[in-house]
Amino acid sequence: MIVTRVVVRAVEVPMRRALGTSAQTIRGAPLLLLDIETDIGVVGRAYLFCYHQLGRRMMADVVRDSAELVVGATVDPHALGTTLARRWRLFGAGGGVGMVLAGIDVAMWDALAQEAGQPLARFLGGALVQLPCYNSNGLGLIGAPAAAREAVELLDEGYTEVKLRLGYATLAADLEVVRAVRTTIGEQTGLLVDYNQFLTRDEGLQRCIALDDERIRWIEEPIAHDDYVGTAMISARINTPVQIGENLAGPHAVDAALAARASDRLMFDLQRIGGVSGWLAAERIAAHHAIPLSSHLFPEVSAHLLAVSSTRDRLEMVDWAAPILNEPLQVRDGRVIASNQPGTGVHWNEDAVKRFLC
Ligand code: SMN
Ligand code: MG
Repeated sequence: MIVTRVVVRAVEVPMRRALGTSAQTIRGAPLLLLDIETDIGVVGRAYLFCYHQLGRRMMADVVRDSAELVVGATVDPHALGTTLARRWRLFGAGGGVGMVLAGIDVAMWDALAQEAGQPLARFLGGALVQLPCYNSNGLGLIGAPAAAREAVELLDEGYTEVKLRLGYATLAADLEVVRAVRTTIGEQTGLLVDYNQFLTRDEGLQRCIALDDERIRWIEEPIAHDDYVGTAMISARINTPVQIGENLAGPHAVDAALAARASDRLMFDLQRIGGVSGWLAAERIAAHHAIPLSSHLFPEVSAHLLAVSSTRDRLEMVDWAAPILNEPLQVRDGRVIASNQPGTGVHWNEDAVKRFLC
């Protein structure tokens, strides 16, 4: 199967609920849609989440440049991944470049699984299993009353767990919001929190100790994501699991984080971990250390990859790409299952794509 064309399209998909994190507020999903066309008619697809409009413009250029090496090549994620990494070695194959290479990798795996007529999870030797997931839409830094209201709305969409963003000006304000949400959702409902790296080491320790009695199921990225020593210190001091991983760029970073005992859990982001290939390599490391593994964004493909991850924990459910997909994932009773279509199951709803092109 030979690549005949790479098509990249930019869309801005309005989000039903804005995501106000301690770092940035996101109101629309800045996506790039990749189509890798082949000589046998199979089209491999993937979307990239670009965080910023500027990121999207830069990443689109990286796709176009990389396409020069991809067109005419055999669909072979390993070989093409090596070629592309070499192309970008001097500039640096991390950051936005790494995300693009991951997207190309995902689209190629989609094409291979389609060629084999199997859903990706089966193609990788696994089964389509029900995965626990939490509603990660919304619940930004919106204050106690709005957060309590929104948490109920999010649970009513068919979930048993939600994730609340923290990083208010003071610990007291963080606690006020956590307690308001807890009072509203009850003791049995799962509550996860995410600081998006907002705190210094000292504040991180202080706030995480203060949150330790709030029955939170994990505290995510309390401090700088690559301060593994600091995160390890916090982890060792509290009973609540500490979660990091959405910023781990590939298996080496996973190795380094685990060597430092940085966290009790990991969550992989498909486009930072290196696509399907990067996930599979990194998953083996997490499994070796018996670390529960969750996903970050990209629920459609992550559902396949968690299904073949032996220490799988939870899937992060965001509906940001749902408006442009033919068959968005369906969540029932806090569980979700990957698409049973050949490939990843990502197919564009072309009418919607047209509306959101930019
Ligand atoms: C997040 C996701 C996407 C963009 C910004 C922040 C957040 C999460 O860290 O884990 O959902
Ligand atoms: Mg996070």
